[in-house]
Amino acid sequence: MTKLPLCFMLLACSLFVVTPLASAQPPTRSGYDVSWFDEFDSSSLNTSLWTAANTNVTTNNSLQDYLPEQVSVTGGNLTITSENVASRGLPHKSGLVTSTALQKHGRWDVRAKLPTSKGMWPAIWLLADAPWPSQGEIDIMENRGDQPNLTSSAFHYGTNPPFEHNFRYAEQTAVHDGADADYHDSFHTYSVEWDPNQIRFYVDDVHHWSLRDSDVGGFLTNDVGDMRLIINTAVGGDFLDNPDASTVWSQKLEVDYVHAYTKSSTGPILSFENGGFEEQGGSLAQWSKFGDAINNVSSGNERIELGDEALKLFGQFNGETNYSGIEQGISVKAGDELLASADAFIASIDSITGSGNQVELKIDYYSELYGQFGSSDYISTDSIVLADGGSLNDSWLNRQLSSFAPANAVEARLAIVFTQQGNAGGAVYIDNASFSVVAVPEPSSSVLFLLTGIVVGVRRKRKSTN
Ligand SMILES: [Ca+2]
Ligand SMILES: [Ca+2]
Repeated sequence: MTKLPLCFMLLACSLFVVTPLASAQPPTRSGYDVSWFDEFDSSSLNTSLWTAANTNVTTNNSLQDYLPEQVSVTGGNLTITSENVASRGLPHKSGLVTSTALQKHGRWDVRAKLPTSKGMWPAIWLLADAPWPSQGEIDIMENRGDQPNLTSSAFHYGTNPPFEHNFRYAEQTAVHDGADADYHDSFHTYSVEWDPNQIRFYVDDVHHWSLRDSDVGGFLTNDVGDMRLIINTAVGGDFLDNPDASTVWSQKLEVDYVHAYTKSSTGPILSFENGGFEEQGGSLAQWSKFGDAINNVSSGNERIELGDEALKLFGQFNGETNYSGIEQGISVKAGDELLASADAFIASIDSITGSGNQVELKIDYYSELYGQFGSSDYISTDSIVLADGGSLNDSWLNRQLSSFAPANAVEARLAIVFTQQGNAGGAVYIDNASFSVVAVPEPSSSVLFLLTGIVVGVRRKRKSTN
């Protein structure tokens, strides 16, 4: 979102009549404790949790006067309304809320439906109480009103004084059943997990980007501050085109809930989920996507082995050898035996036969949870080919990979990787993936008795030979 004069937002807070919150159950998430949450079940903004901005001081050349009257809570949602009505020297009215809670590290989930049409700039972000950008800014989600199918995430950092601004960002799209996800016409969940040394960004529980301390010169460990959550719709400004005659007024940013967590003392234990790609109505939830440059990593119903959904992979068509796919980690310890399995299907009408393209099933081991491939956290890889140019077409093919976790391993990450050679064509569908530590059966009492008997027998034998 970039900078905003927080002093104005805090000093100019509105006084709403607070009605008691409905007794919503706190959310739960494995490995995390709830720090605060708002289901927006009341009839007004809970001012113990939120401050509504009241300022016509703009940043980024945006065109809105932020007014508390543009923020409402009704029907289970927080609603920020943007209008084509001049106010205090600016052409539009809109709204912005800031959490009263300051927090460093944890997880935030925000389920929201974004405003549409040219000039709308909805944002869900975290900002430190410090001269911008000296303690950082985490943009969980930003969108442009004329781009319904694309959201972005960013990290802003630098010094002040002297003023220096740097940033990193990533864009994401998603395809399901051949159609682009539309972030304007339905609710989607935007999340961030902020650890001391990295920040992970999610849309609908699909991990699409990690920012690491090494990407920002150690800023995450050395400079970043406690942050407040901000939700707003800016109108126009440097990030996008200003509204014009095509813009439809008024517009609403609706937020169903905000869930904020701190990491529990034990932290998360990673477990494998959504191997059939059915979760969350058929998304890649729980998986990390990589190399999805042209929506070449998607879920859908074209070819299915089980359930309603499968994964579809093809290349990025950038003329070079490129890698695309998904990955998901589980917690392990050294010596664990792991078994990975997945089924692949190549349709003869869009085959990779003879092309040099292939899909591999890999297990990458790391000495740190969420470690980086190729860094000192990365230990080793085991892999098999799931499908290649010599594979049978028009049949589901099962492949299994057995592996043992090496010394120092804490995470084993299953990766399904499509390698495209040049612009070679063809797609591969994947379904029914599984990944787990093979259970070592506890010896039953009869087995124990038998073992004891053998040992005793061996000892007796030895004695008898003396
Ligand atoms: Ca709600
Ligand atoms: Ca399936």
